[in-house]
Amino acid sequence: MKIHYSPTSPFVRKVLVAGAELGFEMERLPSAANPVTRDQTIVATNPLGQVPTLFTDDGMVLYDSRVICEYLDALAGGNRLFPAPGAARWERLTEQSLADGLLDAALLMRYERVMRPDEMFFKPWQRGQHEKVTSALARLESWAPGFGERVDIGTISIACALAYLDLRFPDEGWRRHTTLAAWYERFSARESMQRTEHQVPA
Ligand SMILES: N[C@@H](CCC(=O)N[C@@H](CS)C(=O)NCC(=O)O)C(=O)O
Repeated sequence: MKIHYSPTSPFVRKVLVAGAELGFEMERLPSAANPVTRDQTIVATNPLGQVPTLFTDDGMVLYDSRVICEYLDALAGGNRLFPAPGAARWERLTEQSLADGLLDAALLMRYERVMRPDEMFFKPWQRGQHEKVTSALARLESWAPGFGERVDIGTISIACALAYLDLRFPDEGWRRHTTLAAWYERFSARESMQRTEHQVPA
C-alpha cells in the first residue's frame, strides 16, 4: 500500500497509527497538500487534493482518513478498531467525529494564521473555530474516564487530535483537562504512537 503523506498531518497520523496497530506498513509518498497552492499530483487521483490518500495493493484509491481506517480494519479481518454494529460502534464513531471536528477547526485556524494576509484576518471567525476546539476538549475530558485501555478508532482519533494541538498550538493548555492528560500520557507511549510522531520539516 502507498499513501500520500505529510509528516505534520494529524489525519495521516491517524491512518498510520491505525495501520501500525493492525500490523500494516504503508509506503509514504511525499506530497505537499495545500488548500491554496494545490498539489496536482494528489489532485490527479483525489480531486480534493488532500492527504491522506491511499493506494491499495489491488488498485483502489481511497480517501479520507475515515474510509482508509475502516478499510484497514476490514483488511485485518474486521471489528478490531471498529466494533460490530451496535451501541459501542456508534459511540466509537462519534468519538472519531468529535476528534476529527476538533482537528478541522484547528487546521482552519492554522491555515488562517499562516496563509491569510494580516489585513484580511477576521478575528470573530478565528474565535468561532477556537471555541469549537475548547468545547470539544471539555467534552473529551468528560468522556476520558471511560477510555480505559481501549485501542480503537475513537481513542486513536482523539490521541492524534491532542498530539496535533501539541505540535501547532503548544500554548492551548489542553492539559488543564487532567483526566484527559493522564489518559494521553499512557496512550501516547504506545509503539504505534511513538513510531508515527510528527516530524516538522527543517
Ligand atoms: N476529512 C479529511 C481531512 C484531511 C485534511 O484536512 N488533510 C489536510 C492535511 S492535515 C489537507 O490535505 N489539507 C490540504 C487541503 O485541504 O487542501 C480526512 O479525514 O482525511
